[in-house]
Amino acid sequence: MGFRDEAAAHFHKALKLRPDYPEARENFYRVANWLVERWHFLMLNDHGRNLKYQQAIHKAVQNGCNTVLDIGTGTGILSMCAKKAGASEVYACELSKTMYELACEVVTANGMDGSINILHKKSLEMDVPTDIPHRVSLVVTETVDAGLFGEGIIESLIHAWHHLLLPPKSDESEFQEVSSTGRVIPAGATVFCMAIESLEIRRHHRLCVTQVGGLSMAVAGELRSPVSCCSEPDDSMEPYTTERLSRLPGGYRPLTQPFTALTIDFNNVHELEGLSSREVQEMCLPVTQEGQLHALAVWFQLHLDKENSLSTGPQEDTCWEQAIYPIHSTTCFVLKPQDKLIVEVSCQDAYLRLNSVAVLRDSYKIHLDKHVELQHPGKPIPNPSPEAELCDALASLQTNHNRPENVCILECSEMALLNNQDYHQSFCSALSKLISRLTVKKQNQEKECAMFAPDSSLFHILDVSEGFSLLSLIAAHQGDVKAYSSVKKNKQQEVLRRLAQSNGISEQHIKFWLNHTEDEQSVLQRPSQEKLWSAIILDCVETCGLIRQKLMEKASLARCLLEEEGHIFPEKIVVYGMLVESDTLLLESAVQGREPTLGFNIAPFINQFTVPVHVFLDFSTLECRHLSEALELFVLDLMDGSANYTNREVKVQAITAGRITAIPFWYHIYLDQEISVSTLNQNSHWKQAAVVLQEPLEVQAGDWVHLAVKIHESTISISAHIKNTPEQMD
Ligand code: 44T
Repeated sequence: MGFRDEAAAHFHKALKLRPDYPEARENFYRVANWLVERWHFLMLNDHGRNLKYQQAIHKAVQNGCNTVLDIGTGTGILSMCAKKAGASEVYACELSKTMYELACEVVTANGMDGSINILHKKSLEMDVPTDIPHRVSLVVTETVDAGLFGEGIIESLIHAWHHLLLPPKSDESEFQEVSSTGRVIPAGATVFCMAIESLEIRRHHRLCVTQVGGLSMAVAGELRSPVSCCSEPDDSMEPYTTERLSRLPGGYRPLTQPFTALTIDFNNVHELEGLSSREVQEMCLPVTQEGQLHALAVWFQLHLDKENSLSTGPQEDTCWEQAIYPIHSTTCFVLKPQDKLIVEVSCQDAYLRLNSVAVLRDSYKIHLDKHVELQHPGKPIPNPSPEAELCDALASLQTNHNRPENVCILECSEMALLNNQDYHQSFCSALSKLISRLTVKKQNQEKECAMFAPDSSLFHILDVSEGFSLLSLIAAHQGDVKAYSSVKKNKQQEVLRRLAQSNGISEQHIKFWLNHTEDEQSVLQRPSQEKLWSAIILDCVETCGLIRQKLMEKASLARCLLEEEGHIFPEKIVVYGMLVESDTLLLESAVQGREPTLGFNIAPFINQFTVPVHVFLDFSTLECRHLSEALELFVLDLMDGSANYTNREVKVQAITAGRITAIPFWYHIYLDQEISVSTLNQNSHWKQAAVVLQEPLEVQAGDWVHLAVKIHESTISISAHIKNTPEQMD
């Protein structure tokens, strides 16, 4: 219902009341990421970052900044640095309730509860003397996201300069006392941008195929992800997404040098205020490598003070991701060396906006949204080849006739799913096999009883996939099928209707199931009184890599609603896993090591929010050592309820010595006995999940590792132990 944090807080409370209640534990693990985001662990584990902030704060306090406000304190680490550096008054604010409570616990545990005053507030709601008695001489903050401005630092600092900070040091009076002037750590930032080619990014943001499972997509209209900085500001739109470029599956290719898109001085309130009224700046980026323009990548350098700075660049060894501004034009434009890419940089509603508008090639300006114009009208075209090239370039640009009503926004994972041809082809083949089999059966029956009822000549197929799915259309496209889609959103239903019509599927053969049923409980029903389903398509794995909740309940319900020889897609799911040593996964799961963080006791408190299963992982690019072969962990038989067990012991031999820190897992989804899709597939819209072991397990090559695998309410848990001595062997 959207009350995410409230729900998460209640699971947390339930678990505190009864730590041995498995349902509360599983629910809590599923939502803990909402209360305490995983990057807190990364940041606290980033010793370089911690040290630089500590040094900058220490220096500022030593130089006379005696009163400090920490905006967005998180675990309280920067406030404690300020106190330790000798600040006489330290205030902190934090808008998240969970983080605020955590900060209070941490500060108390470090004996500073009397000397750091923490408020559960957004800094914008603070005032003097209501919240703090007087203006402070130092604001410290790390309220920046991968795109720098996404956490609202500009607005927070403008407000702080007006209401919470002493006036800045003025240029004229060199001898102003530091304790009577205000300043900010970080002092400023430089934002960089670079054009890149990445198929992985492209397939998550726009349609890259013309055919999906035998359906022509020509009239689909414009389907694209909600990440776009050029469209009208709207709640569902984000200007950028984030990726760790160094871990992008398939890698990326830089097409230009990094260039400076923006510099900002956080100690200059006029500059902060002027940012949104700053004119749109046109940047000209020389193209250095040939490639398709898929995205602009953005990162920044955070200048803590004159000496210290942090970089979030793709080459750095840091915890930071980069901001990704995808390019939406449907067909790909190939940039060539000697081209110049023109990018408009602006700063509307406190977000950095980037818009790649045109390419300069020879003496032409090719606008990336449609027309070509001569840069120097009247100048003769030097030779015919640039013109030919221009025509090619033009042909590859889709002249976009899509009116806004033909634009349909899908989630990034839904876009990737649409672009996954293997997945749709597998369904197409499996459905066609089933229909042939049922047709033969029906013909035999008809011969036997010489009966013929017109509507019963159709097979009824129900697709209960979550979100946007073409599977019902693919089913209806088989002929003799009346398919029911669970797609709920009007725009998406329209797309399906358009596709049905253009692919020769009669309106009678595609229905929207949820238009008929009011409550979610009755999603799985009979198509009509006398009829049972020939097939039910269940969506069994979430994009994040976990099995969908209630999957087995849905399957057993579905089994009751199938006609004889009817089929559930998929019929079986096999869970695979592998033993790995991965420090990266540990760093994202908990604050590591027994050493206190910058001398403070923080880990035990934040580590209460550690979860045993890590989601949204790219196993193909995860930095890790494989300590075993891939092995089968579990089988879920959706066609046979009696075959399901919840506990299983599997043995696997270590192929090399190391520390088992995690067991990534993925699925082979069997549509029928022969046809399967793997969630590890290169073009998959699925990510992987991994069980992260709380205590790493040392193994030698040849050791037998026993895994106790448990599935409870669709949640997998795994524990590992070594059995080497003969009496321990089974
Ligand atoms: N994540 C970066 C963002 N806050 C970093 O509630 C890098 C993401 C990231 N409190 C992977 C890696 C990384 N007044 O607890 C939060 C937030 C709070 C405020 C009071 C305000 N005006 C604000 C604004 C934010 O500040 C804390 C930190 S904000 C973001 C930090 C590691 N994925």
